[in-house]
Amino acid sequence: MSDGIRAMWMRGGTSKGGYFLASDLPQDTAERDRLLLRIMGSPDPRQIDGLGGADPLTSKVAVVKPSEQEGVDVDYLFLQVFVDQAIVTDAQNCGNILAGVGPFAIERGLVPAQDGTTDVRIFMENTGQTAVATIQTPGGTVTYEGEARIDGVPGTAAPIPIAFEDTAGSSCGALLPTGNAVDRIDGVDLTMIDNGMPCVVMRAADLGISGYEDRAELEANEDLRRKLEAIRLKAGPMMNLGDVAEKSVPKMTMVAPPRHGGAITTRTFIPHRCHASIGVLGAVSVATACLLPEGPAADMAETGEGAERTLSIEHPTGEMTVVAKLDAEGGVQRTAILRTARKLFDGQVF
Ligand code: NQM
Repeated sequence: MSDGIRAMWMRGGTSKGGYFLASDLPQDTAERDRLLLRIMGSPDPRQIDGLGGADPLTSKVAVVKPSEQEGVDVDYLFLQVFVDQAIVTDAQNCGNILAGVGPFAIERGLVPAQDGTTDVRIFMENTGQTAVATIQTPGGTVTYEGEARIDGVPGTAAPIPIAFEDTAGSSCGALLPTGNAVDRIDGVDLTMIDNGMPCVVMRAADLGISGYEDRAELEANEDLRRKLEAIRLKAGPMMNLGDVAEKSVPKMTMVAPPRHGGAITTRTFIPHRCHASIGVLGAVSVATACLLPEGPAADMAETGEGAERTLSIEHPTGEMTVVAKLDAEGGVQRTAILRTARKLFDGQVF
């Protein structure tokens, strides 16, 4: 520890965290987790003795290594470092931190850069699926500067389009782990769905809110938080996730009709803090819920027509666009989103 550990800090989408080569971290999981808690400054609500930003969205880690699988460039393991508990969990994936994995892999020499753009095929170890990220590499060098804008991040940056395939049932074994588009827990109709991220989708009105409140107001609503956690603890085993008391899944998304011309409005607890926007794979899963034949999201969403749908998922700080390609039966086959990332520092962390 006194010698420091090589790390790169990056903003990935609307999240921020440490990016490490697997070979730079202890191989023993318990030792690795102790080190990461110390690097982030957890457990402590202020993370004052570490680099975490006192928010689950800025207390994240990517562990990257060259892949041994054919047709894959790198393996990416996502770790959520809890802020105020001594927990490091690999029980969820993160599509925002994923946005920084391609640039990191190129910068560390794991993937050769082309002149123009470089596709990086990334195996997401948490859920066993592959994503393809396209990185801007003019002259064979990663650039973070560009004109792409994503809600929740000021300014513009180089675009990083990311495509996903086969994300259905990533953690739950099936897109609809109970086999139903609608179930009922504690008197609330809900869709339990996993197209990359296990999510419980409910009508905001059924939880006693409008669905247009801001993050601070929802986090201050103790009654809402109690109801959501009670539902979540029951939903976990039904979604094949087991006891979720110490897990950061499933995410709890409340939906309302769109207000800004999008497909739907969302407010998501991840699961104990309200997301400032929405997770990438969370948005993909909610977009997929909108495209089901029925359910709290499907019943109110504006989903358009055709074999390729563009769904703007509204959230507290704007929207996230999910492009979904449908198969002949109307099921979601392939999705794509746009992210950006920025290198913040590269060096040694102690
Ligand atoms: O759903 C937050 C985030 C995420 C996860 C969370 C994510 C995703 O915004 O793919 O990106 O839901 O914990 O980074």
